Amino acid sequence: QTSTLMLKSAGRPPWYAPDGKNLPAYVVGIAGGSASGKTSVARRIVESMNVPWVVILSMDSFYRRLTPEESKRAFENNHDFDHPLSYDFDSALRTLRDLKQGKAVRIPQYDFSTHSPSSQSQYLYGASVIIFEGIFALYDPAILQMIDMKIFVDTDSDICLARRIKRDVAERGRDPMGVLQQYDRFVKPAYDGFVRPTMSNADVIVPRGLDNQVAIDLMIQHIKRQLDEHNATIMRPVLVGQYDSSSA
Ligand code: UZR
Ligand code: MG
Repeated sequence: QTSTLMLKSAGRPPWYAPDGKNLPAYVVGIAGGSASGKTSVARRIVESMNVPWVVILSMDSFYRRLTPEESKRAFENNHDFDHPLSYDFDSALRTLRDLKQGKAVRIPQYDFSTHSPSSQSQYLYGASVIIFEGIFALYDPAILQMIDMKIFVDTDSDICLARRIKRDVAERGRDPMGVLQQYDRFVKPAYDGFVRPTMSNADVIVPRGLDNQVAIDLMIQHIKRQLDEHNATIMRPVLVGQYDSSSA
């Protein structure tokens, strides 16, 4: 009879935890105004970490489905997408909780040109780091409890607006006048009333978004350190079983 002592190597996603129990994933929340650079910061973190188990969960996936009347108004730039009521926070919470616990989740993809979920959905599993981003990422108390590192991207509003016009025309099929109208009616009031106040929930406030290389480096270092500590926990040698070498 021989007993084997197996050491799992570092840097593995949670489903390799040798004791069969998954450690919860590390969750980074990134909030900030519209077009402040949240999505870009999230993508930069993913690129720099350069490991497959860092995933982005965007709040875009959790817009509530519009009724036909609401959809009509949306195409006339008369629907308030920036109000908390436009989001399904319960669904976001459930998805985040499952993913954090190492379960597989299916995430609806959102199509901004039709204001509705696209036919595509994304299948995510085995994340060790989850980056949860959106204007209301730091808004819901239950979601806040799931987030380990809370970031608020604080970019000047004139820069956000200029970016938003360019982005929404180029990528979301809008016209500039419509973007401006939406900005005055919905985006700015929501930012002042609901989004900006969540800055006080943040651990870190990042001025200038993607242009702030120092802040991004610091965030990445912090996440890497969390992952190393995580791996140190699951790397404890574990007796995984006994086998009879004569029968092998
Ligand atoms: P970010 N939005 C739309 O314009 N259409 C939709 O179907 C869903 C959302 C806009 C929404 C919000 N705004 O300001 C923005 N309006 O998407 C949030 N008006 O996206 O965080 O990437 O800027
Ligand atoms: Mg975005």
